Amino acid sequence: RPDNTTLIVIDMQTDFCGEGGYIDLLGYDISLTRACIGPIARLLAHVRARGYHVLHTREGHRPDLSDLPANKLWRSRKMKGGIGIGDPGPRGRVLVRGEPGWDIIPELYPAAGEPIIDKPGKGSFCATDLELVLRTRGIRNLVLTGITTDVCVHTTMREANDRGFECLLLTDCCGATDRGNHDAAVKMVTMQNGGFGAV
Ligand code: C5J
Repeated sequence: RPDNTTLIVIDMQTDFCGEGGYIDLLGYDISLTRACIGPIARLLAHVRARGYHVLHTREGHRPDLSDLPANKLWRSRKMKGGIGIGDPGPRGRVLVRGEPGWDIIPELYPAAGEPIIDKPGKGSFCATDLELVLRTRGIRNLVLTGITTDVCVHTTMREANDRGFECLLLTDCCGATDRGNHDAAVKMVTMQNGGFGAV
């Protein structure tokens, strides 16, 4: 029902699907992560018109990188000559809060009143107030969309499932940097009669 169900739009940021953003600079084909923009836009119009809750998340770090754990930093900088988190790029410093590349793309920008959960990790529950926001609103069901299916969407779905929320992943409203990873992530949800929820 609209009162106990929220759409959650995960990390639809320029750094993950825009030209000159992090994923683009890493050499991935951003048409794969952009493919879900149209479906999410249509879904947003549908659920907003019916009064469902809508939440957005945004991955990023403080400008001084004090919330960027060493493991995430060194792994992101591992590629020789490559770009790492916090480095300057055409869309500003990669995944740094306040930079153009970090923000949500204009096509899917949150409407007034829709909460944005700023998160330093892949999962949306880690080091955020997402669970408090959901419980305060009486939300029991999450409809998960966004990018990337295999990383931030999956991590969030697993975190939510373990906290007792019913989860539904919409396959055409997600995308990954690799088609095989997207398909595998979707398939994993269906294991053990829906180990992480439903697809
Ligand atoms: C990644 C995400 N892939 N939103 N973030 O680092 O999936």
